[in-house]
Amino acid sequence: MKQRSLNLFKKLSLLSLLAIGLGGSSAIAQQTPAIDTIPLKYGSHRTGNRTDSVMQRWRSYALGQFIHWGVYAIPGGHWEDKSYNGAAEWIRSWSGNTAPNDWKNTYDNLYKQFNPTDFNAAKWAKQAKNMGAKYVIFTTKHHDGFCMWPSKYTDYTIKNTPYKKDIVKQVVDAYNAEGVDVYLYFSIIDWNHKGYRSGVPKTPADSVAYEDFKKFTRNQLIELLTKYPTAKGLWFDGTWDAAWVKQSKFADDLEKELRKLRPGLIIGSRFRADEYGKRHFDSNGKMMGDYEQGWERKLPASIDVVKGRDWDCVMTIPPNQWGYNSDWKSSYIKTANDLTNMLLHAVSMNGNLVVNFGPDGKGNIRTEEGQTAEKLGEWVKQNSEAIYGARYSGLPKPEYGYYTKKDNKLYLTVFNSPVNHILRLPIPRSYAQKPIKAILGNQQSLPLVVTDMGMSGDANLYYDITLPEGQNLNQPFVITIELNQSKGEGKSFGEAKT
Ligand code: FHN
Repeated sequence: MKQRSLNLFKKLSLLSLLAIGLGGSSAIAQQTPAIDTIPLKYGSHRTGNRTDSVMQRWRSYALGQFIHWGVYAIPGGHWEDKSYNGAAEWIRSWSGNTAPNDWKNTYDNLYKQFNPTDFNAAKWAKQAKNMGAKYVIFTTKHHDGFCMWPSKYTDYTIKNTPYKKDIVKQVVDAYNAEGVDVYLYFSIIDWNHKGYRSGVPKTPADSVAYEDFKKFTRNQLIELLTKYPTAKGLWFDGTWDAAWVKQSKFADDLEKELRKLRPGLIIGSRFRADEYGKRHFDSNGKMMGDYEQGWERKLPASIDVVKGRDWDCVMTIPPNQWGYNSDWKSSYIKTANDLTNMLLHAVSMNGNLVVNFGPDGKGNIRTEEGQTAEKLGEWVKQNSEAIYGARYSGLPKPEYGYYTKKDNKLYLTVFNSPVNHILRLPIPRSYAQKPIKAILGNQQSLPLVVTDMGMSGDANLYYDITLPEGQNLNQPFVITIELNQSKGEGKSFGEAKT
């Protein structure tokens, strides 16, 4: 029986691969077929992607903003004359002889200085909107356990800082006012809670403490959803600890409870593990969550990898700094063009790109980040058609950049232009639609000719698009290719018999 299931599974997988190869306009790799070989209580409870309107909206975002902000913004990766050699938001875990004396104690008292008098949620929200972000993921609590909202379950919150005011509320209200959806980042790791354990509790006392931590976690999550009813989802992090991975029943029950409390709530694949400790994908290979949440600072090499699943990629501007780090001189900082490239990469494979910002301890988004956001936004605004609501084209990735597609329009975003200024696009003969017109920018029509390469057994037709003299190649640009329905192009002429 098991062997038969496996064979069927193989056949289904082959069919889905063929579907990609055939490349019809709507063909995408299919999700793992619904064959559960391992009985699971706490695995995935769903097959395929969600189809409701909240998730459809998520799918159309294309671009998001991530904000990592907390007490760690005060040291900004440095203390006294010492530099922490890790991600700035992890600075509390600084130890060894490079760390300042009594560092943890110093850090745990930093909240007493947290007074971001420059914080202006409306300004941030406008900046995000101008960048083209349709959603924001905001750190309500990172691994240090500091709460940016006045949680009634701990004293380690914004309420007990000189600033006092609820930051999460200001973010939610301001972003919502700009029409930007809000997702609440929440770390399961909490270095401030006495009951928190990273390893599986070994002693009865540890177990009691950890049970208390679980209650606390549940309370805080319910509190967040209750206090901020417009938040569309929870973005979980710090769920890799052995102690949490063991909590399959608790986490599954909690997820169900949260979803019941907020119908439509979006939760990614990072929240819980199944009873065998499998995270993101259960022991039957099915995704546990509404979208794949493992694309951190990386992008899938091809559409086949994501197998038709929803996914987002969260990306830092410096190499691996999420919270504010005052030193940006020592590393490569991604440019607006780098991020545009990643955005098109994501959208061309049906994913969203979320760009991270790390405001400083006073509440300012650093100038460099602001400038990058502005440049990215200008480009996105001019080329919005190629991005929002556009999806995977069903075509192989072009060597010049990326295709995205909406109805009868294929968008080619060019990042690499050929030296002869002729973009030659191999379109499989089997592709259901054919290019009939090429337009640069809003209206400049470009010459489009079909070229017979005379290659024996060639599965492609070649469409040559000539770029105008003087085309600015320092910036990516979009060519809109209008498509019509195929009349069923035959084989190439003079096919050799081999
Ligand atoms: O440890 C965190 C890190 O600080 C940051 O918050 C990122 C964002 O996705 N998540 C964790 C690492 O995976």
